[in-house]
Amino acid sequence: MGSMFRIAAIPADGVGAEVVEAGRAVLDAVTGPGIELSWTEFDWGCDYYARTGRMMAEDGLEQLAGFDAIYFGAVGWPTVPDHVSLWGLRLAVCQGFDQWANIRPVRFLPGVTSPLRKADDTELDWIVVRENSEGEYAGLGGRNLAARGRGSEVAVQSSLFTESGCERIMRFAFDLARGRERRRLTSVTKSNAQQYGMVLWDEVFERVAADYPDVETDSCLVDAMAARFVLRPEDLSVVVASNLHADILSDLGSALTGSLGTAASANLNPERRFPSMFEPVHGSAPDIAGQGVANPIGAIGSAALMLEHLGFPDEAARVNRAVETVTAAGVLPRDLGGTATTKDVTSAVIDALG
Ligand code: GGG
Repeated sequence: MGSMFRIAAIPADGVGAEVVEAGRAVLDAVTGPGIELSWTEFDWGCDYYARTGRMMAEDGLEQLAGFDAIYFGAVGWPTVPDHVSLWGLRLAVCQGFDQWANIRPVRFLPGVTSPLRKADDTELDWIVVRENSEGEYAGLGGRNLAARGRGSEVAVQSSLFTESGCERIMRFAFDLARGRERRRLTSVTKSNAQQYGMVLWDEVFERVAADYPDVETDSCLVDAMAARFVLRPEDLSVVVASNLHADILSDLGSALTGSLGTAASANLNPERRFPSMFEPVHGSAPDIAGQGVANPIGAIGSAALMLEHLGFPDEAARVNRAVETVTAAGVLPRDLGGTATTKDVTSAVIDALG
């Protein structure tokens, strides 16, 4: 008897529907009688908001709680303010299910060049670990709306860094670094300028590092790290950073690999008390939505991360190898300089699964 997993699909907005369809097709092709995925699709997102005034059902988290994983597309559409759509759906799920670790591999694919990188970059790969529950995304602050329209309004947006939140993401990142060929963890802050939360981060990093003498460490300010990603990424292996810094750095990393469209991610609740969520890093791309030209590689890579999480590393590796075969053969979507449609790339990946 095989294993059965209940997966919630939330395509949400824009190209989300196209890339989730692509990822599901690859997952259905790579799984078989031994691993059965039972899908339930949710129509939440900005269209749902237009109908109901909410980005997801009021009892959305309860509806999702019994699933083994969530496969997500992208959130955001010009009809809804971005902070409303993001907090109403993606962040509601991440925070509601305590998905405190977000991993975002930076992966160079054969056959894909970027103006900033060299031909032999497929030797490079590193993982950005994003603290996904607090920091700059704690949602703390306010505005004195009484002053609105008078030119004197004030807004405060606070970051929250807790010792326990810092420690758990660092231990997670150290464990990840320990399992890699290059055992190195680089911590990123802006602790020279942000003298409270980020100094606490640095202190916790130093304390936790003492428990991992086999992992090399270094610390880097986020501005210097942005330059290092571009100019000298060779010695990176795992990079741990706060919610905002890691979000920005992982976008930069994926742009270096050719396009944001190739970047995969996993929002994990490592304790497995709640379902984890897998999604491409890219957003809903309203400029190309519905045209069938979205790059599905980030969504397919996220499907591979989901397989790994469910306990199927061999199937995940098959998916990643198939993507490499396809890009090496020059079957590239528009954002990577090719002419292949979303469906062309997806079919080619399925064929390459072997
Ligand atoms: N699939 C990822 C996605 O939809 N991202 C939308 C977005 O704006 N995210 C901002 C963030 O996660 O910080």
